[in-house]
Amino acid sequence: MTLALSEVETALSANAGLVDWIRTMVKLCQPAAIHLCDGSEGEYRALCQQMVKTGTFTALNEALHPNSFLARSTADDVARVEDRTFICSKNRDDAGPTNNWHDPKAMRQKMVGYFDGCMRGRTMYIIPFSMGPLGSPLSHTGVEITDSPYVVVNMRIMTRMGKAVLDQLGDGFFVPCAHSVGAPLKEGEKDVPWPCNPENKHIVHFPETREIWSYGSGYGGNALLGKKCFALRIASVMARDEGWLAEHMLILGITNPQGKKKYFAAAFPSACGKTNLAMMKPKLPGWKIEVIGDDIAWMHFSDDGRLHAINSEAGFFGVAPGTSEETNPHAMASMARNSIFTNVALTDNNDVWWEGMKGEKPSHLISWLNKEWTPASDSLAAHPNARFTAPSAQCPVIDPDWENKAGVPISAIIFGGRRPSTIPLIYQSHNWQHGTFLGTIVSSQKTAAAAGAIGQVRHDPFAMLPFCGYHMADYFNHWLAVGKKSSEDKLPKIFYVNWFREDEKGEMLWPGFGDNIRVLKWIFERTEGSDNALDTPIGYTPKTLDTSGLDTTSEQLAEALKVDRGEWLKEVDDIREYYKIFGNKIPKGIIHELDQLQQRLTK
Ligand code: SAT
Ligand code: MN
Repeated sequence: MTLALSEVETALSANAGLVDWIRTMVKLCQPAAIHLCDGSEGEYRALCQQMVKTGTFTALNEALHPNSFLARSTADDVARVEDRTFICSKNRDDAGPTNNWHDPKAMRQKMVGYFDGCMRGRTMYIIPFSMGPLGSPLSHTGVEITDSPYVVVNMRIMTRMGKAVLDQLGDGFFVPCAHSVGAPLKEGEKDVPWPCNPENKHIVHFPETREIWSYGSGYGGNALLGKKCFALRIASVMARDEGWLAEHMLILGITNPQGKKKYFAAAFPSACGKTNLAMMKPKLPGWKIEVIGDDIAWMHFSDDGRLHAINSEAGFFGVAPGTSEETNPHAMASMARNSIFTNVALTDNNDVWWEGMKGEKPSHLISWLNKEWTPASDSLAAHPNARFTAPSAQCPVIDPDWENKAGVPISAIIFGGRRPSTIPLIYQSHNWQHGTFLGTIVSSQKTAAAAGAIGQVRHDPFAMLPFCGYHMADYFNHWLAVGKKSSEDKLPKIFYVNWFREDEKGEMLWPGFGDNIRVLKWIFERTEGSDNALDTPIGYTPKTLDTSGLDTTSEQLAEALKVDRGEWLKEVDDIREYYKIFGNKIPKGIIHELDQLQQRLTK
């Protein structure tokens, strides 16, 4: 609905703080019009049609991808911008050594300067949204203002948004999220398909006042402010203050052949197959995997002393390249209709294509850069970070409890990384403190397939390095504190996996994908008290894994599960070196775990 400011104020009048904020931002941004989003299907369709007219969207073939669209960004607005992302806590030390800190007063002044007149010639969309199921006590509300209709339609898939959220909010607390593409239009100037600001991007968080200001980018995590900015950076600070956990984790339901069901949460650095694991098609008969979420878990203790998790999102914003009927048929089905594709290639019959999709390369495409493309072209047809935005509800294996307002009880937490050596396929921690230590040592290694220095280990504690809104060592401490709120028998058991171990020829030792169910089965049984475990210096590994119907030889399996003391002692040195960046803030309990590990390895 396009409304006059006074009408917007009336519509928002239940929340005086919201009226104030909108009034201030309208005055500052000077939009040509204001649109209060109701979240309806009609509004969504009208905005999509409007974007087809302006060239932002290309409508896809109705028969192949009904009600779906392709968007191409500019070549310089394709991913999150970590060096332009700021945590503006009052004290520099609260942001810690792994975040970009900026003085909040100075940054606020800067942002007010950027936002001054930034929406001239454009419409300001007001998006009330809920992170988490509407009406859940675990959910939180945000209101995003943006001058990007692309953001509005993506937010409609990724969150619950519109009038129902506003009704629910009443005069309650909301996180104000200000977004602008930073490209005001002059009188009579024609818009471009993907407006953004090539010179100046700023993704800014004020953790103490729970505010987000994002300027200059229209893409993904820079612009859909409910996702990484709110649900992780701001929410991690809220969680610290309120005693819960906001984590970069998938949530899946796993049912054994006897019909017993459990829920696991898992954190992996990027390019480790989080979405694939979340919706895996298991290769063991009788086992079932259902997905609650593929990116973000908010976990609170229930009265029973167990951690319960909700997915704060309502859609998948997944990487398209590499996703196929073989690697993730359930993701393919999720995006079969009502979906948005960003920076993939367009086929001659108006469908989408990307590297790793399947079969032969098409003989002709329009690339993500809007250029003619043939298999002879020496460039990629789709950008490596091309994305699909698809509603969770469309996933064929969406869990029946995915919108349960109380969340689902978590039995296991799994960390993992991509490491060609050292780290076994699976091991289990001794207890919560040891498990927290495993979270701190999450790391991934570049292999020959990825750009950058081969072999270099990149530490990414809890897969939260770019997403923790405060000092990472304080965050480790918060995990330890959370563990003290319940008892070991009620806390989730904590595991570490590595699907990517290689033999000396560089061949993968483990098939991965649907066969990872064999590892999940062991985890399931361990949470049931199974004693199928070896007590190694690093934790428990399986005595046996279910390899029925698998080609993997027992030597390969032994190699995949091996704990090599020499390699691990080097690992301990590397971890100790890494911890230095946190100085003396690193919790004693974590250092204790590292010392104990070293002792067990040298015994
Ligand atoms: O761009 S997002 O942050 O939403 C996705 C990602 O980079 O993980
Ligand atoms: Mn993510």
